[in-house]
Amino acid sequence: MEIKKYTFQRHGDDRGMLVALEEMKDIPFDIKRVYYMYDTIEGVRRGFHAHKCLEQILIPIHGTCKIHLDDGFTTEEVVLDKPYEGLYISNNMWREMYDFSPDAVLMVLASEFYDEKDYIRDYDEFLKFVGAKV
Ligand code: T46
Repeated sequence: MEIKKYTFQRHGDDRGMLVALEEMKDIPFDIKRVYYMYDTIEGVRRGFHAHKCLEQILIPIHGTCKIHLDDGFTTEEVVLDKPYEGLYISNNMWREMYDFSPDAVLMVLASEFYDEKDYIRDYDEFLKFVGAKV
């Protein structure tokens, strides 16, 4: 599985750092939605689903967390710990987010508006959807 991490341009000066993100330039899709999670309870694992169409970029704008990715054939664990790096997650990818530091703020840029019909929440159904199981 190819892990796609984007390193964003940092504008630093003697006041601190600034990162700017523009759709179709720094982000490889039109950004229709932004959401973020914070105050994640210690030990919690979130996600447990894939998307049929949605593409996303996950950016740990504060703190750290880990992402488990599963394309139905292989799995990877990705550490997110830099506010200037984003992890691209394509459609057809099972994801779980875990090991959030107490101060973690995970921001997500999404290519589509929220649509519950785009979610695959059953792992067996996901394996069938990607052709990993008949
Ligand atoms: C994903 C991972 C990385 C909304 O009303 N609008 C939204 O845009 C989102 C994302 C969620 N919600 C509601 C739906 C649920 O009642 O917020 C609640 C929590 O959402 P969910 O349980 O889907 O959260 P996660 O952390 O399991 O998954 C989220 C995204 O839903 C998902 O697309 O890829 O983060």
